Amino acid sequence: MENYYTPSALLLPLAALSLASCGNQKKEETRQPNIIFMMTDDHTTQAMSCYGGNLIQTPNMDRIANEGIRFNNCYAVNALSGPSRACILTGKFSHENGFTDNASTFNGDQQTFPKLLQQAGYQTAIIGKWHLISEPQGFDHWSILSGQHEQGDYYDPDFWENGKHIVEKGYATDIITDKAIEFLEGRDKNKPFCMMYHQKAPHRNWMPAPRHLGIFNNTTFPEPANLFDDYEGRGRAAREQDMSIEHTLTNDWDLKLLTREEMLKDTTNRLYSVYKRMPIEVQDKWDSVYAGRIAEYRKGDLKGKSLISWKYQQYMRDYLATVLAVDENIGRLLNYLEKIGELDNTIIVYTSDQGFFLGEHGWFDKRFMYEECQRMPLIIRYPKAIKAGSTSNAISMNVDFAPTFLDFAGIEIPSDIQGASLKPVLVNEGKTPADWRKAAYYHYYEYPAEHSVKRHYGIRTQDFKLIHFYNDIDEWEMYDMKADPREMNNVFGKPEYAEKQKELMQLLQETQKQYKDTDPDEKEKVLFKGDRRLMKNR
Ligand SMILES: [Ca+2]
Repeated sequence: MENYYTPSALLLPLAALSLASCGNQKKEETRQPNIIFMMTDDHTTQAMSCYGGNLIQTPNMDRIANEGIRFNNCYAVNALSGPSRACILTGKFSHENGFTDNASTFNGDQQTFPKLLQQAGYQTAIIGKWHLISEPQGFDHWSILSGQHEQGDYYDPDFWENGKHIVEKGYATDIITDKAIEFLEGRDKNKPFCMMYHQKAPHRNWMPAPRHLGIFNNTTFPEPANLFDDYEGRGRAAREQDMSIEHTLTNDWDLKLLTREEMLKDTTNRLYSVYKRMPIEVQDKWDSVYAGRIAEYRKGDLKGKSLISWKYQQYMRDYLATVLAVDENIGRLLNYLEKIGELDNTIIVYTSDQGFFLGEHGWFDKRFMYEECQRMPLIIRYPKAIKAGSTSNAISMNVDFAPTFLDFAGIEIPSDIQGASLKPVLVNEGKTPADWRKAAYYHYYEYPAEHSVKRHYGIRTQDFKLIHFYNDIDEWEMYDMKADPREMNNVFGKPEYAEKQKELMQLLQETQKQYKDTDPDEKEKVLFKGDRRLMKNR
């Protein structure tokens, strides 16, 4: 409101004032909405109370959902950081935008939604995680995490800000919010804005804010029913991955089982590289919090399943503690918008670049087209178009975000954008329009690589999932999501599913044709850039 009812208007003669008010009213009605696109890294719906998760309370995220809409079936089309971000920016699948895996560099010369918004008069900014290697384009202001190959640091993080390298003091989640508020403070109030507010948290190695260190030390989190999955009933892909809590989670980097003295004896240790960034008083707190964990582990009586359970608890304690700061900072940002009178003029989206395994199938990490990581959180608040408390089962994908923003901004959606605007769903209380898509498409490329998740593509419909693993394997999987929501029982090839299988194979082909991924197995040999087994730190 303050944009349009400035104090100078009060000095105008009455007639002029009423004319001005009339014009202002019109301007208000036709004004393009602001957009705040909040995205975290590796946050998953199991760790959000508005999705019914039983691990943690997320009151500020819940506020967005309660005052807006929650999508139950939003899917990443390639569940990995860089690729997902490229899909979001372009509204196109990986094989079209060229960023197939985390060894890629984003071709920033291509069309993106921030560029289109900027051309249409929006003030654009990106703050926080970028992870696309090339310099951001289409932003009036950018300030991105630059340490650790753009993964960024939790403590005293490095930023690359409008072309300059700077180091900030403090905790990344808080700093990114400070920077977001600073941008909003200094913005041109005559223009709508689009701000991409991207947190590093809760990405590995899950380092909580100083105020949250040890906060869950006395909490025991419920274990997922398939924490001790033996992969019976699945194929090689599930068995041959390298992302298990049992084997892959490391004692130092992930579980933080090193004392200060041990780190100082081997300062090349990766944990030390992030520990040393903390101020001494935080290091002291860290030491006291993790001393108990280290002692417990070193008693040596944890074996087999009890060791897996124990590791799971430590993983949850750290991961969920980083989510606390994310939620608090979302609250700060919402309160700030309320204070400046822009809350209801702003489309507020909260999502994460993909979901994550929190012990399901015995795993952490992502990449697989299995539900916990393929599914993204998606909650949106915009009271001018969205009924409070609505939910949607419409099959949606991260390539839909770009056309949705363009649609709300009144910009024509370019025909080469592959996603669909979610506006018809949003303005219709979440109901799925009759002509809506039947399946989400997925294609993962990064193999051979860290975590050894085989290349695969497939579709997710309301009730089923069909997956083809390829490259050094040729295996199909199909899941009946209603009967088997945890994806424990591959029904591909089972006679009772023959009819459904035929239907899904047909739908997969049609979907690939529609999205121009018509020769996925072959094309990838050209697209993939080689063996990434040595690439760490994603
Ligand atoms: Ca991620």
